[in-house]
Amino acid sequence: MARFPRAREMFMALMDSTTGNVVRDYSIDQLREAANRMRGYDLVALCAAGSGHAGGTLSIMDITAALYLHAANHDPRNPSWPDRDRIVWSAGHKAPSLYLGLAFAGFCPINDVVTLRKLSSPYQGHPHCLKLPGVEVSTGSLGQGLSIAVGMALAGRLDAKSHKIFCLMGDGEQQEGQIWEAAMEAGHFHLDNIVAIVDCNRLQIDGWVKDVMQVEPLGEKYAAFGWEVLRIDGHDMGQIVDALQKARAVVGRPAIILADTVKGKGVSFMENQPGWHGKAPNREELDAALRELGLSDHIPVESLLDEAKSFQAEADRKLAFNMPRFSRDYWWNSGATMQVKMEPTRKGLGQALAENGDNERVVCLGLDISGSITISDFYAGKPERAKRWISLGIAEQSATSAAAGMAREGKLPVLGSYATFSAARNLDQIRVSVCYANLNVMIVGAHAGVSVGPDGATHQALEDLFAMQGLPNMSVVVPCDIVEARKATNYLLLKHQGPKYIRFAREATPIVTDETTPFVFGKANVIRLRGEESNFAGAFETRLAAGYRNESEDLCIVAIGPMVPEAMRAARILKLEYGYETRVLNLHTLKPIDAEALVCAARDTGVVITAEEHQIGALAWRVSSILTASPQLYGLPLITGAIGVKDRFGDSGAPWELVKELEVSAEHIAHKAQELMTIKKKGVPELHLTTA
Ligand SMILES: Cc1ncc(C[n+]2csc(CCOP(=O)(O)OP(=O)(O)O)c2C)c(N)n1
Repeated sequence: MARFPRAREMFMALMDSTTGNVVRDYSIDQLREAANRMRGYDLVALCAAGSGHAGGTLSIMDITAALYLHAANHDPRNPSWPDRDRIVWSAGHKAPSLYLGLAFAGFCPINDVVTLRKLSSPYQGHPHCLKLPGVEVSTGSLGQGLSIAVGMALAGRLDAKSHKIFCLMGDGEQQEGQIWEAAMEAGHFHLDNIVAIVDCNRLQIDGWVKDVMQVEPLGEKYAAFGWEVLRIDGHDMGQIVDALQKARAVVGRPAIILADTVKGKGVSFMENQPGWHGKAPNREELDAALRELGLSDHIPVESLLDEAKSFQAEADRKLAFNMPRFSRDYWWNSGATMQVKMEPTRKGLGQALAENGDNERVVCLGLDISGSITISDFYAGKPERAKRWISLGIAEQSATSAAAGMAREGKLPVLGSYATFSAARNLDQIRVSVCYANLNVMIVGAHAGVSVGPDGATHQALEDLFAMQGLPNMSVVVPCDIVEARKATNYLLLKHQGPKYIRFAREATPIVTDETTPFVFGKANVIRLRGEESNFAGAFETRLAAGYRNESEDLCIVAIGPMVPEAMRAARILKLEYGYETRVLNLHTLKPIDAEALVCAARDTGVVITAEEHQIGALAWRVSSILTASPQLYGLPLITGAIGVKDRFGDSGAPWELVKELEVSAEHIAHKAQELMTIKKKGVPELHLTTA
């Protein structure tokens, strides 16, 4: 029977910040052994999470062990010790390695890492410095860490400190232009308190780095910026320890260690496989991997998975407790009738690009997230289109201006990534290169909103629509399902002139439209519940708002994107619970907005609730500004409410958990509607204002 040591007994503090004494140091063999165990715990945590990045966490683990257990001067009992070395984890998706480095060093219990990516866990999908002591900075948007390190190094110099700033990056990440700005700054300022490390595993999401966008020769590039360059085998513990020591001793210039590694190192079926970039092992794969690592009897897998389950059970309990309650369960597909099919909306983009890809003007740009956002469907099985598929790597800002250049030459470029990278990181490029010149560039904001789930707040675009709709010349469409996404892409790509932004979620969401449902750019649809059906979508009638005749409904819900199906479900709750009739307005085109449909709905119902899977305001404030400025509504009573994210960041968690946690479900809409309907019927409760 294997005996499993308790985390805190086995690994102790490395330095005592009060005396400056080393409390524990590791031999090369012990570091190797620790790295191997960290690989095992990493895979258990990924398996328990059901998502995460196996490949890049395994490739960096030897360096992680050397850094956290040997090279860095830090005291786990005093994580904010001012003289500690800082470790900036720029490659945020490799977060589990960082967590295990911290845990093995004694900053947190090793077992707790198994709560990775679960709702409210300190072990977020990408590191968050406000949730876990020892995490220096919040990362996840690639390419920012080295600049943070430059800032820390400059601050350290101003304060006459001697600690070092280590910065861990990926080789694909080197495609981000910001890194080269930071590299120049560190060289210019002779920041010898920086030690950068690049995990050169030669792979990124879309394939080999050299094919996606060559970054080598990295050594010559950093050397040209004035850096001391060391190149090592990133799995040879002796070389790692030696390089960290040498880099630390460099005077007068920053140092960088280029570590040649193998993505998926240690697990034969993961090694050098691009498919394991963003994938977690299932239970069978976990067992096979642990056998290969020689850890089957050395890691308490069952009890770790049990810990993960009970953490999840507690999260479930809290979520259920906080949900608005009704006389029965109305959640998706919870009953025998009103069943709905779900598909990811993003697939509609891929379908439309595949359909229209023969048009020689269409050019699709790859930003290293091509398969999952479906933009690569453009050339799938069509080798003749391959020349119009241009990979620009992880370089959203440059790609945006490059797209502007193509559009200026008559092409119809399409570029996309996580919405927060394709419509926020590159905002000034969108503003000046694209919008100011009114160019035909299509920007795809994929994986937007909360439904990107366990990746956590860094990847959940909840602010993109503020900027996109605020830009002159920009058109904005937020389709409600896969079918509407296809129609919208078809329209925007070939028929629409000027800059355009299309936004959708990652998760499978209900299909509530079909081929016959109207889609007219700039014109809202009215959706009305007509009864109960076996098929949810079939229970509703949809018409163009312009052709709809007032049925004097009790209230109106104005929704965009994935909130349209939620609004429809809310309409059903309101009908069955309270007998209210609801007009749902699908405002798929947020800009130009269908003001007439909004004004009619407000005039006809007197109650308007907006529903957006975004920070409250992109829709709510836009709608409010139209309603309050419409002379047709002057003097008429109007009650409004807004459903959306309430000025907070998201969290890691399952997509549908986050819909509940961030209060953007049908239940939340219905609850708000009920509140407003009470006011409509009884009037505003008397306000008791106290004056000082
Ligand atoms: C700014 C930004 N763009 C895109 C992504 C999505 N993304 C996450 S990991 C990754 C590939 C990173 O490749 P690399 O740096 O080589 O890491 P590794 O292969 O070692 O995991 C991408 C594109 C991101 N996190 N940040």
